[in-house]
Amino acid sequence: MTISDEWVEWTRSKLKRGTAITKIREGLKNEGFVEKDIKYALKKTLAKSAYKQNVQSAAVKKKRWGLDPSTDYHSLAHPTLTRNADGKSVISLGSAELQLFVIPNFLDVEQCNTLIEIIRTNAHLSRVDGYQRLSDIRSSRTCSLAVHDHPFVAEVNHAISRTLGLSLRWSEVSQGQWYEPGQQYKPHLDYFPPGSPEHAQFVSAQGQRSWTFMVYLNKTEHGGGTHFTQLNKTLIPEQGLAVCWNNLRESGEPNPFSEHAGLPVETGSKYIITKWFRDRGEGSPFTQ
Ligand SMILES: O=C(O)CCC(=O)C(=O)O
Repeated sequence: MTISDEWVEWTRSKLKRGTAITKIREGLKNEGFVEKDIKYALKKTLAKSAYKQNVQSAAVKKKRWGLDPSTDYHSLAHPTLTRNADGKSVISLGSAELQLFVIPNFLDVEQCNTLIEIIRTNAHLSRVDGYQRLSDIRSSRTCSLAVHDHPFVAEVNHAISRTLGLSLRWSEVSQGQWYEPGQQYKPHLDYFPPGSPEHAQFVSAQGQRSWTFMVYLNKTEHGGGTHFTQLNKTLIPEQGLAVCWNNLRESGEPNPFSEHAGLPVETGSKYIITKWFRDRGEGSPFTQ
């Protein structure tokens, strides 16, 4: 597809009215234009220096936030799941601050019970920061759900990947968590804060964390909700309910509104699985 003068004019009029460049890009993309056409229209309409400044400032920001220069963060913020939020199977609870979705009955009772068994058999005390150190931030038991140990987990991983629309090759090994009364995961961010030792250690290997996909495997008797501290929103565990949020903004900037906590379990047990996606991986990040 080659962009016509009419669409170049459309771009010019949007710019004149002060529409953000990301919005203009989105509009053109929705019309079916590819990156080459979009760049052409922007180059034609932005004054040369402004175009350069725009491109440069995006690159400078990516560097400051420790982002991958080749990743398209805008597309990464809009995988299949975000486009399928129909209010029934996928429900958006998000706002301008955070992309947040829930999917009731994402896993059935049998799948949840099988995963609980796997977690109970394999769990050990939780560590944070890539399992390097024990921490009082997280007092649950953890288990890594490596697929070669549990072929059933491969099915679940594929269901997560298909539903979210992001490739497993852009994700970490899934983890299971088991909380007993009094155990919790205190407020934290899933992304590696730019400038932190974790950022230096993990981002160079597999990139920054983007989406978190978590599933409650049981209905906790009392306590154990997931609390989004900056939104003052608490989700209550329901068996099979999936919760999914983007830890990055559309620009790729780590989003502090994603801070959350696993509240202390009061009675009963709580089991969850979590898969974290990254901003770098092999092949295309998208499944479709
Ligand atoms: O247990 C929860 O509800 C939250 C778990 C969590 O914060 C995490 O795995 O990053």
